[in-house]
Amino acid sequence: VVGLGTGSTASLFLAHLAERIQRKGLEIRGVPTSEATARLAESLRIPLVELAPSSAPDLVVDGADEADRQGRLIKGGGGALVREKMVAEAGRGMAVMVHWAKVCPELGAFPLPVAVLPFAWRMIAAAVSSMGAAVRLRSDRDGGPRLSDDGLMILDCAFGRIPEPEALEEEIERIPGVVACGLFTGLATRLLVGGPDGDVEEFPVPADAD
Ligand code: A5P
Repeated sequence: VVGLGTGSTASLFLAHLAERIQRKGLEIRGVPTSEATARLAESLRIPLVELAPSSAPDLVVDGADEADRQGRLIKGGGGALVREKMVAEAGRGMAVMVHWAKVCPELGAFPLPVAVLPFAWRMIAAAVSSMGAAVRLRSDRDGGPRLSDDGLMILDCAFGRIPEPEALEEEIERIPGVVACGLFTGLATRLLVGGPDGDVEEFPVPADAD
């Protein structure tokens, strides 16, 4: 069972996976992390299965918006962070593939996505602002809020720098009405970094990253 991430990088992985499933007759089932990924997997004839204890992914493969050298991540640029986090937490390992420009010494240049219950968004925006972030409600082209697959609003929270990702993740996820924040700490077990020439280097992720 493979957890199927969301985004342009994960989509490339899906295409390769589909090709291998067909060529080698592999018995692989995918747990999709978004409706878009589910649709793509179906079009590629990757068999899907719902997230359940009996279908916990052996490996999750996903992209990220930012990664540090310890394998800590910011995710959710595509708005799928809640399902991505649930699938990653259920999985036995998580391989993250990123372009080299997304690897940074410290997280925070990418505004941190936070998925929230619409009812509570103003309260949560105020709470996260008081932690030092500039907070924006993610909107559609028509100006209305962009909702996630689960009907949640996304707050993009620009911290600039996040010196203690684990502590911030815990603090934000304690706010009532927050479903998940885009900090993923202690989840990535492999970090695969694509270089400018198309070469791929694996950066070692410390086992005690969390
Ligand atoms: C989706 O919600 C995100 O977490 C993506 O995994 C992340 O935004 C990376 O996407 P790209 O591979 O398209 O850059």
